[in-house]
Amino acid sequence: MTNTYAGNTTPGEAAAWLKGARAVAVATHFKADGDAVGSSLALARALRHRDPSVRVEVWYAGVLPDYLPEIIRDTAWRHLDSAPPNAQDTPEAIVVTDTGAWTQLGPLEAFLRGKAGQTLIIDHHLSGDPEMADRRIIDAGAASAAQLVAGVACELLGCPAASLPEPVATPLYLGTATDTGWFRYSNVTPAVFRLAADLIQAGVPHTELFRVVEQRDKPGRVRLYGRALASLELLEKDRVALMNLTEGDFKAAGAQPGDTGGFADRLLAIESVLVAVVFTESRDHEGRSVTKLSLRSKPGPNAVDVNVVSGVLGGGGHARAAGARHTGSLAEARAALLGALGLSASA
Ligand SMILES: [Mn+2]
Repeated sequence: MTNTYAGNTTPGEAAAWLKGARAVAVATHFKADGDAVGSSLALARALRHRDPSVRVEVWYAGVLPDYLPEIIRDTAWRHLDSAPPNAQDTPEAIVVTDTGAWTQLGPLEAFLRGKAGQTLIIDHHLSGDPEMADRRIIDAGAASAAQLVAGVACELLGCPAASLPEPVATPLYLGTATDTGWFRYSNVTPAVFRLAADLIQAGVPHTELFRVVEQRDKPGRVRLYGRALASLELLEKDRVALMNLTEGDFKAAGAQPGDTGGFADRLLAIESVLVAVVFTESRDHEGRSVTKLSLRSKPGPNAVDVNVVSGVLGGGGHARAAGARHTGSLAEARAALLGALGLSASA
């Protein structure tokens, strides 16, 4: 990662460039979340809506949200894990949304190397690899990549957000709603609510969307949260909350690998807690322990910048939400985290 990760083009310029492409691939980070899905899908649909003869394909990699089929409907997409891009794929333009970091691309990385001239990044993260794309729309002040894609979609279709077609507006709302914790996080700005208002005016079925995305837990996920809660540890006068999960917990709960989403957020409900971390230990294909860390923090005068903390551990993200992957056991990852927080390992 470099520290010169910055934008260099406007939504209008990006739209004008995209209008010249007859075949477009829209990709995002592996393990797409709501914003990755929403931002990529909205852009793909805006391109097709403008000109149905343009070939547009959305590319995803890794584990995908289980609500994806209900959101993506008949939009053309491809799972790169089973169909990696190759020399037969000749998109004139490649758009990467919600990331600009080589490490986030999975099977797409090899294909994208050397294609900066035909690549556009639309991202709201603090860090990334600017050499990936000659054209970049990057604004870390945006709450979601979807918020930035909204500007491009409006330029492509020549209309304000409130007049976007519903199939474009709905994924934009999905991305913005999920990346703001449904309009609760510190990244919510007046622009976020103005966009959300416009998108609802455009016809987004927002209560239906909330049900499809947020009210679909399986019993195993709730049982897994129970096991995580049983491991809760509070340090530093209850300001630091830690929970951990092992492969055994997933088995006993009957839970799936993606079932930990939102667990760290929920610990911020504890009044005293400033930073919450969930450790998930698993084994790689060679049997070595790997521990995934998910970090969240509360805004305020004593806010912990978890982007910085996770950076010490080789990860990254945002100031209030970040992640890292530690090659080692839970105990080793815990010690590394406490070190990164400036606490002693015996805390
Ligand atoms: Mn995002």
